[in-house]
Amino acid sequence: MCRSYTVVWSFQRLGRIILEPKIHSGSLKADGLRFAIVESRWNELLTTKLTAGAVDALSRLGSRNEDIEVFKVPGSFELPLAAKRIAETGRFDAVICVGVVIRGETPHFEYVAGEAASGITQAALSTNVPVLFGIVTADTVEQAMNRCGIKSGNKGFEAAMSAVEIASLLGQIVEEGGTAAGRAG
Ligand code: DLZ
Repeated sequence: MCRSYTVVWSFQRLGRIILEPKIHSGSLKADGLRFAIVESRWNELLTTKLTAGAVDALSRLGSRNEDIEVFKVPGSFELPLAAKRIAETGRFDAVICVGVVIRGETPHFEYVAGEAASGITQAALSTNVPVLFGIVTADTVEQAMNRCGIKSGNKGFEAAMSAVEIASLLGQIVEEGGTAAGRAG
């Protein structure tokens, strides 16, 4: 836990002490980082757009071609296991999962979307590698298309931006002197 912060003594009107804690935040620089993209083949016309969006974001942030690998899985339900295995290799700074689950087209929408979401969380927590949620969950095909970059936003692009930021932040988090309890022995 970082305890280093700057105390600014401010003799303002009330003589209050203003604290200015040290702020840690990730940068948006992808150079030197390695990324895996795990792409669901279900709704492939759209998921390939998400992957393209993710690659576009990484490229704009300075990634090199050889630092990005794409892994394809049958459906969103399979994303977590593949992401976990990939993260366990230790070869990647972040794993970006992309998929599309459409309520109107999926009788067991809640199971597929819900299990994918909780599995992705587990994959990240169990491996300590950021695993990003780039899954579009939409009510209709039209909604899904809009979120895959056909009209405006692209969830793959957004997930990749977050991947760079969180990978950079995790790289900054180092043990700095431990806690007060630890120092007291
Ligand atoms: C079976 C299924 C259905 C009905 N719908 C979707 C979907 O909208 N999006 C998606 O990514 N995957 C879907 N799947 C496939 C499941 O994710 C999974 O691949 C299969 O159930 C096999 O485990």
